[in-house]
Amino acid sequence: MQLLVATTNAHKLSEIRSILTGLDVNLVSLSDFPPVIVPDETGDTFVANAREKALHYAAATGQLTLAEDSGLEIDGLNGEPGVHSARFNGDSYSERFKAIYTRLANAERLRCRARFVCALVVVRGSNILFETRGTVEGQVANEPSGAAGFGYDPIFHYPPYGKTLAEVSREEKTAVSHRGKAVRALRNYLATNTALWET
Ligand code: ITT
Repeated sequence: MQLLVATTNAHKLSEIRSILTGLDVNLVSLSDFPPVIVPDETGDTFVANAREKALHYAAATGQLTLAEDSGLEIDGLNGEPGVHSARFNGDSYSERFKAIYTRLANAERLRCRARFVCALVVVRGSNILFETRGTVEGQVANEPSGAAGFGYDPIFHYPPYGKTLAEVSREEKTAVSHRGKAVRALRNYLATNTALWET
């Protein structure tokens, strides 16, 4: 039972691994295979991009493959950065945060609603075997805070914790996060659909 977690993002990989811990599955990553060209991600939805990545890496490696596409939707910015989260406004997250606050301050929309979204897809060959979507609702924080997590976590205020997702442990984050929800749905699916493993 081998599953390729196909992501170039080491933070995603470690969160996904931690949620799948204990499952009777041998998790492998892209570093276990010869280099694969990174797909373009041309879709305009998270699920379209997740499918594109999963099909691409499954074809390149021949493995049962999990891929996910995720990002932050900010209501006051009409859903931006959305599917462009990884490449939004500048090369560093501090530049991205600055751009977001400038635009939100202009519109007096600080503390506006936002959500992280994760679309997760599992593929064997050219067949999509499983798809799910996880979200977590929150607000844009008044200012960036915290050093844990990655990406936009420092500006994502999660009201039930009264903190950003960069101010909590990985376990606290994945207990409520978009990725935590999506990967736990996959975990349940893998645990109850053992036929998936028959080639
Ligand atoms: P792969 O495509 O190789 O998986 P990537 O980082 O390019 O890696 P995406 O295209 O799905 O992945 O972009 C996801 C971006 O969304 C990520 O780089 C962050 O900027 C943001 N993001 C997603 N999940 C996040 C999280 O849990 N915390 C903070 N930011 C997150």
